[in-house]
Amino acid sequence: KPTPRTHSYTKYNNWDKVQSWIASISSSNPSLISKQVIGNTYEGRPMTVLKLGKKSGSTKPAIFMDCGIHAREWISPAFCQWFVKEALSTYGSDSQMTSLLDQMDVFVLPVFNIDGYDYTHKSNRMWRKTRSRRSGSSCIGADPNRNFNAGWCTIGASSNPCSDTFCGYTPESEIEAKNVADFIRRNKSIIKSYITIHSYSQLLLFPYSYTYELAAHHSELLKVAEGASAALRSLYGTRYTSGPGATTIYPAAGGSDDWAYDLGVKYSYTFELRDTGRYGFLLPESQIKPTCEETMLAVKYIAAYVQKN
Ligand code: ING
Ligand code: ZN
Repeated sequence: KPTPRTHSYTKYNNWDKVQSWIASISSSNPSLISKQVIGNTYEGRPMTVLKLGKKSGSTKPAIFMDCGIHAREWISPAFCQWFVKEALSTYGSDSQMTSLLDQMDVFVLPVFNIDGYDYTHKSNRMWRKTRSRRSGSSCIGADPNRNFNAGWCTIGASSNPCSDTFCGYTPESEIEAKNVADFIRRNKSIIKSYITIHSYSQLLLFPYSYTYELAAHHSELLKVAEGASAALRSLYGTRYTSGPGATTIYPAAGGSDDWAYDLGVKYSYTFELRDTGRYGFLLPESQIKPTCEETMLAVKYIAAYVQKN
């Protein structure tokens, strides 16, 4: 029973709906999913990671994927929900998904910045940051994708708490970033790939964003990104550009992909999903299905590559 009857994968579900979905999808599929709370958000909501994979006697290598680092990028959590549904419904019929989940585990964090996501549904649709408060400033939140310890706050980030790209008071000052970083550090020996889903711009980025220096594995990261983009494009012709963050979008320090890469997670990628600006963050619900379908092909391409390497 892969899909709770009442859940819609072609709508932008609010946090309450995503939370009940997390509970029901995991309890309905105990042989392929387990869940674990990696900590709470600033406002006290549980951050639950779903582990997808066939149970095995030995420790399996893994991929970690998060969605919803930025509150207003609603297509991103929609993709994580879609990915989990597809993994469950195609396991046993799709040979690639079957072999992936037999040999590897995929950790999925459906919403990283839950407090911010909830705030975009209730108060301000264009909110980006977390919702943390500190005495000394009346401005709320920091940019979780500037809060990781990778060239922290040196470029493309602001030390002004009122800025949308505020890097935070220290690296991992945001509890959500710390919870994810702690989880990845704890599982560092098994996590081979880190994938983070953002929108918008149709890009497939990899390290570095905090420096113009090329990553040690630049050619391989580019080759895999180009393969994934070609797979994505094969479905509806959607064009993606691949490259290092610094030159492909803009230089920005403190990003999660750069941090994971420097920790030793080689296949570290940031997706910027549809579109290129016509709707931007307000991507219509009619585009959830095609966007998720094409993105599945790219994520599966990366996963298959990681699996054989
Ligand atoms: N874009 C990313 C951002 O955080 C990015 C781009 C990727 C920056 C990787 C740093 C590292 O600004 C969006 N749309 O959030
Ligand atoms: Zn983003």
